[in-house]
Amino acid sequence: MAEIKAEPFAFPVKHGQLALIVIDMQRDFAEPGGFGASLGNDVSRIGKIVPDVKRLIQGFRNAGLTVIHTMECHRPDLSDLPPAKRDRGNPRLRIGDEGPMGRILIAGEPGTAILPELAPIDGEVVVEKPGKGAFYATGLGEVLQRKGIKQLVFAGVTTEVCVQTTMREANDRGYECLLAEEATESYFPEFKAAAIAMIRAQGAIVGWTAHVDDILESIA
Ligand code: C5J
Repeated sequence: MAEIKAEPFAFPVKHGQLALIVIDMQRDFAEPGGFGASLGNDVSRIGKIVPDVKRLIQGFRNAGLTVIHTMECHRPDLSDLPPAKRDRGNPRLRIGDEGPMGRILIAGEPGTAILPELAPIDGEVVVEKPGKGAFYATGLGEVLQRKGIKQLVFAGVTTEVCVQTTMREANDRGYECLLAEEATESYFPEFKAAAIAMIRAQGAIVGWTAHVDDILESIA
């Protein structure tokens, strides 16, 4: 059986059961004027991982493996947006407000779209999710079951929010989870480092972490 060099120990690859899940690589998190910027974050950090996310996606496509994309977004009528999420804090623009890239985090708006360099291709599943975790209020679980997926490699943003939340949801559902270190980012470098450390601590209590080069070498 192929293995990916990983921490805290090698990740055993079950080829036909492995998929890549790319979390929320949306303009709203990566570009000025979007959701991430409205919360006061330096969004330039996010764009820097695009080349590594891109080559990971390409490696999975070349190997004939499933690639799934997620988007954090809400319905235009905000019926899936709890007031507790919309009203928290004091952002310059709240979810649903009109910004320079359209309404913040609303399905179908230009700013909510996945970055063009990482756009899904025909046949790839895109999961629209109203929460931080990709299993909450979505069909992701059924999609994975139908495809026979049991192992998930994670990329995307932000490491300690939507990526880690989804990894924890997946881990509790019995999936083996691996985080691609260079293909994930946070607005806070110390939070990324802490998330990586806590995921793989205690014998991979949430999952494994690995470098993109080592993942690509093992699936080629
Ligand atoms: C956040 C996400 N950070 N995709 N969303 O609000 O991590």
